[in-house]
Amino acid sequence: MGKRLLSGSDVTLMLLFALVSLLSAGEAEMIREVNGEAKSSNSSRIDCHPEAGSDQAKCEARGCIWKPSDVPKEPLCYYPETHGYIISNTVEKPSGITVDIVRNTDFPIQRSQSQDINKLCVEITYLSGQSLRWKIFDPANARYEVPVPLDLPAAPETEENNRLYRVQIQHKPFGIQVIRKGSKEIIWDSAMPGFTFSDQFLQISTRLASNYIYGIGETEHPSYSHDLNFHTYGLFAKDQPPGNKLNSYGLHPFYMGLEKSRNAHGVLLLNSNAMDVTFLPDPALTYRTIGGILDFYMVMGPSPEAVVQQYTEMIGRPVLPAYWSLGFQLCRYGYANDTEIADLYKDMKAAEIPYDVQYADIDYMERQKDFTLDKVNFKGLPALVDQMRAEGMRFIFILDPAIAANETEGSYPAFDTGIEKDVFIKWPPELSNDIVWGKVWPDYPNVTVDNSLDWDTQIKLFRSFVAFPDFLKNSTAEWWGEQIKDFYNNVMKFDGLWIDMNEPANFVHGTAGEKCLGDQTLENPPYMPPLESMHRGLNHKTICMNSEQILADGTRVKHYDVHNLYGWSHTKPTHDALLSTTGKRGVIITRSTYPSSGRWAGHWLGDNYSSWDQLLKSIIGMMKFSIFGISYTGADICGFFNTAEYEMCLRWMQLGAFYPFSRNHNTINMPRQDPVAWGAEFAAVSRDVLNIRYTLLPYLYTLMYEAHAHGNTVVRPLLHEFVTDENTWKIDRQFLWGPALLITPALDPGVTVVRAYVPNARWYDYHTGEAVGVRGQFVDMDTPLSKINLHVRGGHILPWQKAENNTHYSRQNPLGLLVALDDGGSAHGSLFWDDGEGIDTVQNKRFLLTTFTVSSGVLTSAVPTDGLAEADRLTLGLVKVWGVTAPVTRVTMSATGQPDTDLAFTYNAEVQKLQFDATSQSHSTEKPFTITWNTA
Ligand code: MIG
Repeated sequence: MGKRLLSGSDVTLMLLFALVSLLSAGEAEMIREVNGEAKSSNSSRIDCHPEAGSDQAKCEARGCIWKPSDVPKEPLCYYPETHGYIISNTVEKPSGITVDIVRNTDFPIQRSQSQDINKLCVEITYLSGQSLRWKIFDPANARYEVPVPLDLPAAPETEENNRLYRVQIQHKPFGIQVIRKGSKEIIWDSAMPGFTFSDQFLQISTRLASNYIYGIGETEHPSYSHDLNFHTYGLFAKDQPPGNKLNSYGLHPFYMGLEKSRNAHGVLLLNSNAMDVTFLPDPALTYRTIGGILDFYMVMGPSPEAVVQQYTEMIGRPVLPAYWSLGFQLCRYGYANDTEIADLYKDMKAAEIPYDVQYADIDYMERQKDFTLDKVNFKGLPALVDQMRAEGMRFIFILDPAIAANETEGSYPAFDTGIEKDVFIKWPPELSNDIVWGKVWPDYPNVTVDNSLDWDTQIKLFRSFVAFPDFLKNSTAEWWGEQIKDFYNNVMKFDGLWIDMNEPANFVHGTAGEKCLGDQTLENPPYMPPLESMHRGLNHKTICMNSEQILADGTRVKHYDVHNLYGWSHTKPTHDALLSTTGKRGVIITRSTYPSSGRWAGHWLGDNYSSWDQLLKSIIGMMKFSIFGISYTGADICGFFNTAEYEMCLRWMQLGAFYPFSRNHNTINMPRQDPVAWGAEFAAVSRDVLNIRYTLLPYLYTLMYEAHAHGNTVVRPLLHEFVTDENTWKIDRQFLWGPALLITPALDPGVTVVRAYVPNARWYDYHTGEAVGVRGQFVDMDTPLSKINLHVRGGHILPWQKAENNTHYSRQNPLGLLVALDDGGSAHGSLFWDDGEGIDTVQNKRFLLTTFTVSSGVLTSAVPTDGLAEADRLTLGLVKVWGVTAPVTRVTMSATGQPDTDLAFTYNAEVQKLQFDATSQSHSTEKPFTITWNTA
């Protein structure tokens, strides 16, 4: 039918199209029945009065229906079936469909302060065979659109047969349906009442293809798979520690949905305003946003991994961090002086606990001012940094965006040059030429803070003013880069940067002046999403929404629209400055993120509590950031706030050893919680588990490369590997590293056994090399205090190296291989290796990619990319083969230009383990080799 449509005139097209639309309503019903969920399309109630204080009169004034319900939590006030917009014109082209729609004026305007726009344009574009976009906007007046660039295909996919989907338009109410051709499932269906498009309230709902939805952030919830029983999440970047259903540091309006056919798709709403998302049991979801336009992007997978690959192809692939950043890291807020850090380093070395990175938090600064050094307490820090770096360690410093403004003694170059270059956020010029002053750190110079006063009074009396750089401006990025470079050259060396408080956080609400200037509907919009402290306005703990920011092209925008991009805009300039200053790629971690932040930085999950429930929450958080395209993530190990407890911290060290970003960090005035703070037993457990991490770093690094090059996930939910097994759809107490390492931490106090899932494959116990007897089942795994359960999947080869105190040394060890055979005696794997910190090594092919294959007792390697400098080469070392069923009689190795040689080996018949060491051959891994084992 699509083919015929394309050749007709526009008029014929429209007639045919109307027919298609009529037919498709019936087809939609049929599909739902086929899938065993007969449902009339109006059974689900969309809340017509999400604001508090709904009653019958208010409801009916909106033209909505007020009716009690037997269903708990179902809204009492809901939209009638035909509420919304109606099609006035449709034009179908090979590249997509354009639809003009008009508001159904049978229904009154919903919010008098935000008048509905009567005529809208809908542009549907077939971006590629696997992706499409639908953009709904006001054709008469340009509105704010998100300035984050996406990488979209150069030309749309105009050949219908090449598309995995087709699109149907519903007339009344207007709605878009996206159908996966292969399974005939409707995976997006916005033909639901309640569609609204006004200046400060935009709402759209869709039915979902199944009850399994993942993503939408940054917000905390109890399980990775969303509970669809009427839960609403307010989303707005805020200096708000993770708490159940609270909006937190970043914004990610992206979800991945599973379909009954076990396919997966992903949907991004490219909108950066404050918003909320409600999940409904239909299953359905409603988006409400308070500005911008509705600009949706869908990727069709069909596998969960393909969804993330396609999504990151659009928003940008995750950064490849320096190798050393995969090492263990220590930090705390409140180190008293450099001696405390030096002692910690000494104790860690003495305890032989692997560790690569030491941090200094805002304590190192003079009165918490960026780019300064406290010359009293941290006088010795630059020398300590040099000494530690000489021993292969690395240093990361924190930077906050806000710049202190009231320095009386001498100049403060960061502020002075910022003023010269006009980098700070100001009011719109119609209202004032002044900077929008806030307060964060520091205190005024030469004051004594009266700590008996409450926090807000202390801030008012003792804190100096700060200005917030507008990182959307090009000149700001330049200025920021210069500050970073000067700090490196004149104060201290560093290897990475940690950017905090970039929501942006402010300790006064809106402004240090009396109140926010200008339009108050920006501070307290007609519809307020359910946000933390929503009654105190959007500027609570941040700057005024009416502050003005300037895009790179000079366009003036309101902070109201770009608030959620503040951290995003802070990230690339910091990344670029790090690279140009150090000449290495290092690593950046940032607190506030938006889609595409992963191109430049990783993310820690923020100020968590030292409590048991945070262990599970950290797994959920990491899995979410995995699908948001940010692979370098982890939570503060042992928790940030309050006092950690021994057993919890120990279990957290075991779990945290498998965070891609593995850092123990806590807040000021807390007891120490680092691995050498708890005695010998704790240190030993930490050493053991970090030794495992370090042993597997070549595998982890290869996964980071796969993420960077192809968009695969590193921390991988089980459902990404075993999507045909519905048992995996809800699992969040276990996770994978890539396809092959299953991590099953203990997450509860006092346990010695964990109930865990063994997905349907052959698995080996990492600690013993023994094959697991069951598959596709829940089992009890022993987990004494000293042990975290780890399993290696048959069919995979993991590259490894012997652990050392830090990666500078471990990187020099020979390359080991862990071969875990599948049921048929086969396995495959790969190694990505570069110098560990060069800029653009992937782009410039300055790396080694080796693939390994085992089949019928023969291990062969191949080298698709051989671009490694000689100094970075690795020799082949110890090879462990698990699952060798018959006794081995001989092992021989051959490589081009070398005579075949016998390798000494051991074979353990009981556990079916074969082991041989190629170290004596001095075989460099960029040259292919073959190793054969003969069995009796
Ligand atoms: O409100 O720099 O999330 O990791 O230690 C405190 C001090 C500001 C918040 C960060 C935290 C960091 C702390 N910062």
